Amino acid sequence: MRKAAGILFLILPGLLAKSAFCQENGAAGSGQAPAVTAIEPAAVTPGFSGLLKIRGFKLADATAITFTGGEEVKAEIRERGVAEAVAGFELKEAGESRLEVQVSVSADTVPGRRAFVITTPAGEVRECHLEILPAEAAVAEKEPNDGFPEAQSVRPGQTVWGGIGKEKDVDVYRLEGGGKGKIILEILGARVPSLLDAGLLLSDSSGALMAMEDDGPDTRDPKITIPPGQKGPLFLSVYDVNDHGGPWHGYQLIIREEQ
Ligand SMILES: [Ca+2]
Ligand SMILES: [Ca+2]
Repeated sequence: MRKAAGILFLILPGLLAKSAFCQENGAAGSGQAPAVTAIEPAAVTPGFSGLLKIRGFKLADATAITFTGGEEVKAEIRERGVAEAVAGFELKEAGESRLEVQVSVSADTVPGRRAFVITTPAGEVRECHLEILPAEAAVAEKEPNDGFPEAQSVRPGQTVWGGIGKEKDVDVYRLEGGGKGKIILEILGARVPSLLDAGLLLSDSSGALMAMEDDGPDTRDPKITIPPGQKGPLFLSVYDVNDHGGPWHGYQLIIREEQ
């Protein structure tokens, strides 16, 4: 949702119970209970070993992060503390604290969503997920991709994971048209969660606008459907509707064809 200048999210103190859920940021943002507002990267693949950065409320004293479902994902807190300011956000929206977690995903794990729980002295954060994408379908966003000439080619069946890395950044993707089925382009950003409030623009090869979406019915993540047989190439632009960007603005772009 595009914000009117100076108008912040409606915040209702005391609305959240002591145990908060991991959810779209803004909904989590009372600061009364521990909560997660952003996870970076927005997805990983089997065999991933590296840092998962988590931002939110009351995470600076977290004592543990535990993935459910056995030994396939190992996680250990490496750093915790105060989170840096984010341009365009107040800390009561973006979260004042952060965690850095060393995560190792076994190479033979079955892709899918893995739930994790963060334990803090102020309560638990539940229902957070790390998305493990199948390696053959996962595509990392590649900069520069800010215009049609540099657009990154993608196709149905793929999921791109990337981020709006700076203010006014735009990520442009190129699709060949002509599918037998409709092609659905869906952002998973705010729902990762991430600070991104994504917008999508779909243009034809002449640059003419075909579709524009900001939010879904109950999410800030947009979705566009391309009718069957649409002539290509088509260009999809992903951006933040408030022109924000930075290291906490990750997303997945899911591209699928349906008959
Ligand atoms: Ca870009
Ligand atoms: Ca949006």
